Amino acid sequence: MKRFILAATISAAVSAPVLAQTMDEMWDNRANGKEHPNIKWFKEAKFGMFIHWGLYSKIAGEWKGKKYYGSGEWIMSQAKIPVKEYEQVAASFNPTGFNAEEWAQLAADAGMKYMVITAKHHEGFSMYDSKVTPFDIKDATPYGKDPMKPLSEAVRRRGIRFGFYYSQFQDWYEPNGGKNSWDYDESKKNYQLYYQQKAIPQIRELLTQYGPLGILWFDTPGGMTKEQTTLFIDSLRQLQPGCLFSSRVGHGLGDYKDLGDSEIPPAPVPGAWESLYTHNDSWGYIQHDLNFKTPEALIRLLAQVASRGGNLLLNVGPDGNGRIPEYSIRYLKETGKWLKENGASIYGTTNGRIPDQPWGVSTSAPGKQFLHVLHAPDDRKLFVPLQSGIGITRVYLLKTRQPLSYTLKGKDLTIQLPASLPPCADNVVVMEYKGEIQNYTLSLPVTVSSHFDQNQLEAVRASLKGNGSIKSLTYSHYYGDWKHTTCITDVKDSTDEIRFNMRITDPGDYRIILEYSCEPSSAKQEGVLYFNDQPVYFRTLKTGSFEKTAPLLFINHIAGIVTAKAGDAVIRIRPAFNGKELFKLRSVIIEPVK
Ligand code: JFZ
Repeated sequence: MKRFILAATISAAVSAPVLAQTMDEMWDNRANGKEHPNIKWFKEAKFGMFIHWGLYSKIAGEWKGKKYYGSGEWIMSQAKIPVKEYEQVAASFNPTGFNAEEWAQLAADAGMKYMVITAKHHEGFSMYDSKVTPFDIKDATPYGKDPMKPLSEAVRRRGIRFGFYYSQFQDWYEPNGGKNSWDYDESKKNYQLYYQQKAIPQIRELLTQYGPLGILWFDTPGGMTKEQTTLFIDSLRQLQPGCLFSSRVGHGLGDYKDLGDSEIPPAPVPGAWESLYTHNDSWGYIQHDLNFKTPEALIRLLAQVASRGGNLLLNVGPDGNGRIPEYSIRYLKETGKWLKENGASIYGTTNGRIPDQPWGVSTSAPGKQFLHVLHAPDDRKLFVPLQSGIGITRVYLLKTRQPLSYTLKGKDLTIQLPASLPPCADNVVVMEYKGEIQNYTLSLPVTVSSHFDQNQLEAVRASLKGNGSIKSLTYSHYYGDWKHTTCITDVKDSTDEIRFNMRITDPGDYRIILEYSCEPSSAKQEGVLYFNDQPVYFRTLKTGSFEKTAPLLFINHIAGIVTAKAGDAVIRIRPAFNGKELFKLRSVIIEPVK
């Protein structure tokens, strides 16, 4: 059975780090190791719209005069709002501003190829006309209509796939639904009854009354066992065999992998998968959350996710009147304009074959590498280290097709970018070639160049000896606004070693900066960084404790300046003495001394 690997823990390996399999991250495809027959559209789509819309959108992050922060769709849980009070919100829910054509057109203008909208979130309220419960938008609100029918039709008319999110376990309205411990006694719940009486009948409604669905996006399975989940999805699959089920259904099942909220894998991941991101910091609408990602951030996020081979599912959170926030409208349209000119470097591509460079990332198409120039070198010479002897046939700017001059010395390609290259979130250069470029290994040297303000040696590029491991750390700021970052952890003995191989393209002085988080108990421990054989001593500085419900703070600790020749170089980092974990190292930053 084909198993896909998500780098949650990359084990300590003497030589090159390998993307290690860990039981909780292994994920096998439901169709006995073969991909779902209908997975092709998903792998080519690359960009989708997530929509979280419910009664929480009307509450908008404020309850009885108190503002709440983090995930707005969780306000009933955060504020422990009794069902008897919460259900009153339905009596005034009248989203007359909802316009299916406008929502569908925004997704089309943004260049999104699929849409997933919440049919029922944890609050237990059904945003479609359900015959299973009267607690739905048709029967319980003055709006009195089903928005999902016109929305699904408007979306499909634009050639965009339509799907539903459904919370199949958490349901804070129902006595036997998951996770409402403030109204109901959890020990007396009968989840099987909930599945039989609400979840399964409702999912059957969604699979039979809204036309062909691209995706059924399940949330976490809660009390369901793997056997129950298997029966659950096998029975539902009969209704729409072409519909893809997300891996959030749990137990390693599902037809494609969903990463954690706001998570990009640090390296390419095989198979079909998606990263999911909020546009601000909340899935559901919060009136006072204005932290929207700019068009530049969205374009770069899309390029980075695509460079790992996955899709970006980006969320919008309409308000209680059915209006999508203005910043989401404007910024998604800007993203769509970039895609109109550069979409070939995203849609239908697979992961890049050039490891991350100081200038950016790459994506692939047959005989092509798309070089996403997020940061232009100050000498306009784009250095592209190749691993295999290939024949370059053409190099040009994707947007204008302007040919670019280049030189190929051995396996080193240098492309001359035009001096007039316009500033842009992502200028895409196309390198056409004959021959094969294999997937890269993480142990390849990291390029360090004096033509960028910074060169980042990411944790995932390190080789480890001894106790160290490379881990994805999860934390949040407020509540449910999960964030992930990959660090090297557990390095504590003087025999433990972190090693980065580098390729320095220009001689000169460089400043070495350690980007790490350091527990109070780990502070004031000495470490030594060898730049080739030059020792650079440091003593760790306290940043704070790592807690899942608090920001994980990092420091850019300047270790010192070294003088480098051009060519291969190595950084090795060790604790000076045996002790506690030295730090959680996110990256080593190398800055040219100008
Ligand atoms: C769930 C919901 O609780 C949340 O409100 C939102 O709908 C989000 C998209 O999905 O939150 C999760 C569920 C699972 C993980 C992270 C957040 N996970 O497995 O990492």
